[in-house]
Amino acid sequence: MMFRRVERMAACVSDMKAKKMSVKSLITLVLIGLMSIIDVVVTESVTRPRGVSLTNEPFYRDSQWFTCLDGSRQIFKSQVNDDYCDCMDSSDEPGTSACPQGKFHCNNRGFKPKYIPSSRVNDGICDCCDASDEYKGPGATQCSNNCRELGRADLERRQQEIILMNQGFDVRQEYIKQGIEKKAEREESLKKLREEKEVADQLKDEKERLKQEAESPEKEAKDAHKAVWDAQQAVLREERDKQRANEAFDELDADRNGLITPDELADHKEFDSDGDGEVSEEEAKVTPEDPSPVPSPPEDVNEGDASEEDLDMGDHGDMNDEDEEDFADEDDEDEEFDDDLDEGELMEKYAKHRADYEKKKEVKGKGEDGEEMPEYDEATKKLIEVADAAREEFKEAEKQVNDLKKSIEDIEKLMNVDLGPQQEFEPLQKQCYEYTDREYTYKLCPFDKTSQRPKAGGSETQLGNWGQWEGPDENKYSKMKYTRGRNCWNGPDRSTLVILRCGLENKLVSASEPERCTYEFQFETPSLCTTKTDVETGEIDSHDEL
Ligand code: MAN
Repeated sequence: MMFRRVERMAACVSDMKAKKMSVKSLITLVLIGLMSIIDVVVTESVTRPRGVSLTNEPFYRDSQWFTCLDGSRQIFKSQVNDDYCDCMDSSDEPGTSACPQGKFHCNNRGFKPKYIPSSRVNDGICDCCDASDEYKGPGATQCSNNCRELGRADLERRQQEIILMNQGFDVRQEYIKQGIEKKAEREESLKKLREEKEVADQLKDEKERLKQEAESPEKEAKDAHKAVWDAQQAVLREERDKQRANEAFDELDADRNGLITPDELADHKEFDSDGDGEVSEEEAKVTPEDPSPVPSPPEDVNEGDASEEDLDMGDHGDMNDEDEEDFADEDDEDEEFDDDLDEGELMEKYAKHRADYEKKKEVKGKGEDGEEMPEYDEATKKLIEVADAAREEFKEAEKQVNDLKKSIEDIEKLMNVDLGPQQEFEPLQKQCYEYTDREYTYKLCPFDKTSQRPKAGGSETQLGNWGQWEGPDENKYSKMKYTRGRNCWNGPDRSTLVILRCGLENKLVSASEPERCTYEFQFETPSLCTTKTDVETGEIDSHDEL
């Protein structure tokens, strides 16, 4: 009988070889076969009590006595599997449900042996594929041995896995090729860009020197032009101030006698410096030579019969249309000049507005009388033209240097990433992969970041930025860590651990959050298919220890 089985196994092995099966499958089959042989040898020469594993069989070999496996007690051999629990560790009832903590061993020949709780023995439910747990009661007739079918299906599944792994291995070889090429390409580009930058740096220095050379005479000429303009403006300003003071004085000096009396000032509360509601004689001591407390009235007001309506600041005096547009917005913010204001308040407000206007006019480069500074003379214009051209050229040279610098930095950044000892992870760089569960779409952009986006809509939450490879020393490239993601409310910064395994395609296969704001992704990639099994010889013919 034993020989018949060995022959059958040999036939099966040669059949597998013919079908180009892998070494793992062969080993599995050989093991299954060997177990069958041993099983046969043991079952046929020694009686193994029901529910006992091959490993434990020697403890049940004595024909007279049995010692509980914990050594606590010795009983008659006949008490083993007598449906009464004698040992504290349940070891005397491996094949019945008598002991509450007992374990029943399914041999499951042709598939995987396993233990089940002995309470499942003869409960009418088939737990062991060889039906050994159901030998009494309804299960005994209902359960049948389907271990061989299961074994075959399992073998096929594993065969399929190996085929995929082999294909993945081929893709990986392609990745390595691409990665190495890309690395060389980047090194070459970097070299070129650095050389170009050196030239560009020199050009920029030269252009800067030329710019400075052109700007120096330009500045001199512009300064000289402005100095003349400033001097003219200073004279104009002085005249204007004098005129304003006189006009303001004239307006207060109602009887034109050259003196402003308290009566004339009584309505001008702005002179009530002590705030007692009266303008005293002392407070009213103002002469044309010392008109400081009197604000300058608007020019328009003095020209002809100015009424309060003329002071409506909707009209900006001598502003041209453009000026009015410029200041229109601010009018909205200004407190309106309403008719109830007395003249003093009106004057005060006008003076303030006027001062603001003058200030803005100054900013706009206009002079006292609203005129623009006169054009530069032809020689200065020429110098400006030359300097403008030099500035433009410098700007261009500077931009070129900055662009090159940026390109160099970008490549350096990419090259600083550890893409595996053979650059096999290179094709993953600059790619993103998504996985959607009930609530979120998770995204992995290898060597960049991980994120999460609610399916119901809403913004993306960063779950981490590329940190480092995090696998154990012997398999460093099996895990990636992404850290410093968006801070978790009342918790840590979000982070993601990505667990990688061999797969025919790059695929994010799952995402979970085992701890609040700590995420775990499972990612399949050919980059990790490091072994190839020779289908002809059944040997592993390539293995990359990462
Ligand atoms: C969001 C998501 C979740 C996370 C909570 C923490 O809802 O990022 O994954 O658990 O914030 O408050």
